[in-house]
Amino acid sequence: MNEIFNDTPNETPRRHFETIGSTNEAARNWARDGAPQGAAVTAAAQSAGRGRRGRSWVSPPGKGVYLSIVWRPDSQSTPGRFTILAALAMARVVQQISDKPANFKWPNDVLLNNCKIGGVLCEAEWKDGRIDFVIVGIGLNVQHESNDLPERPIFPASSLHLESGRDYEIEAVTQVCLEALKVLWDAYVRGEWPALKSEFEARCTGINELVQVATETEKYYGIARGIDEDGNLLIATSEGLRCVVAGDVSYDI
Ligand code: BT5
Repeated sequence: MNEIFNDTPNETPRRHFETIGSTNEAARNWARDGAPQGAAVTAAAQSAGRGRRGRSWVSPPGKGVYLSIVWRPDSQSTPGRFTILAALAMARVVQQISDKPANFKWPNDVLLNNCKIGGVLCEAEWKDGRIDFVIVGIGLNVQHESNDLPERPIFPASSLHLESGRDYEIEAVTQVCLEALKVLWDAYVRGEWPALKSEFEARCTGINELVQVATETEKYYGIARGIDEDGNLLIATSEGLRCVVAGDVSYDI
């Protein structure tokens, strides 16, 4: 089995796989078996990497960071916050290692030079009416060349390497990601959510612009006004203010 366990005392446990279906799936199974706060699953490649709403995440071997982490929040927390926190962590990583500022497209796209270089997939599991744990899945394109990436008409897919012209070592970037996620989690636990939410909002594309919202059941237009307490997107429509909990937002209208 191509699995490496790191159970060094005092270090957050991590399981690494050469190839796995989805790190989110492995982390969820581990969390059900009692994985502690911050436990991490990484892989060099995913054969069934997933995005939101049944979409897939292209995960070629040795090119990107494919990482899922177990967070065990308190009962006050709502799942939407963790997508924002994880995206923010990724933006800080991008800034730190490329010296370029990253932006976001609500809720989970990490953009560099208006290209999608990363995505977050948070999946919460509930027990007795409260969140038991959240799996925070991170995909960050690091060394991809153009032919490693899927076609995307708007916010095209790209990588840190393509956008910065630099070369990166995947394990080193993974370590920076793990540290950034820990820093964000610690700040969240200290009660800094309002400041973190504002940091995300300030770098979120489309705020105060006309956008189209597509949910599972409907499509509508409005002006994106900001992010609410729970990490949802607020849209001013002709019928009043609406709150998007889950959906896709587009600006090409
Ligand atoms: C996401 O979904 O952006 C969430 C991606 C999360 C991936 C991580 S990898 C580790 C962990 N384990 C998993 O199984 N998943 C997580 P969404 O917003 O639905 O975007 C998906 C869309 O992005 C696809 O339909 C493609 O258009 C595009 N896409 C797929 N792979 C991409 C890539 N590597 N880079 C940029 N865009 C990609």
